[in-house]
Amino acid sequence: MGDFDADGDVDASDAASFEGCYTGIGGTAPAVCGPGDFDRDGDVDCTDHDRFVAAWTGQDTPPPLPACVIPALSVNAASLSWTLVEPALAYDVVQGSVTALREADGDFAAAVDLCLADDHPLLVLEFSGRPDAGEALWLLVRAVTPTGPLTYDTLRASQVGARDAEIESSTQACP
Ligand SMILES: [Ca+2]
Ligand SMILES: [Ca+2]
Ligand SMILES: [Ca+2]
Repeated sequence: MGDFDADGDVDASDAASFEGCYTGIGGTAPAVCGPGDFDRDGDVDCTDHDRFVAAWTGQDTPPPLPACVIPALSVNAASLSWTLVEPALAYDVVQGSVTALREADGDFAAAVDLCLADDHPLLVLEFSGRPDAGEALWLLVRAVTPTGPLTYDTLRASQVGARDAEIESSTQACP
């Protein structure tokens, strides 16, 4: 898998083909894109791209696929930080309650507590929030590009359901 040009490797020329075949979740890739549909569910999406990267045999590192790059959030004692997404100008960070999310059967609309940062221009944010005893909080970050905000989703098949519309429907969410 991943060897689009059937020359025995998975390298930069294959990466170009992969990018041309990218359909996103639930898309329908043409037969010629079969080498990119690692999980054989008909689309060529970010889950497939993770597997493509794992199959890489080229000498250079595999180029990122822009459609699959999401900010990876880290939580430290006094701050939050996340990884760069290009061409993001800024980031929105939302906080919510895991308890509320659980009670709402995973509906984020009922579980957003506040917008921690709206259109924040940096990759780090002061954060001292602590959940109450017996509670847990969730934090999500999305990139904001010149054409608008991207997604709170992971874009990977391991995620159940979609978050963006639910989060945006909350009056507490980031504008
Ligand atoms: Ca190849
Ligand atoms: Ca697939
Ligand atoms: Ca915003």
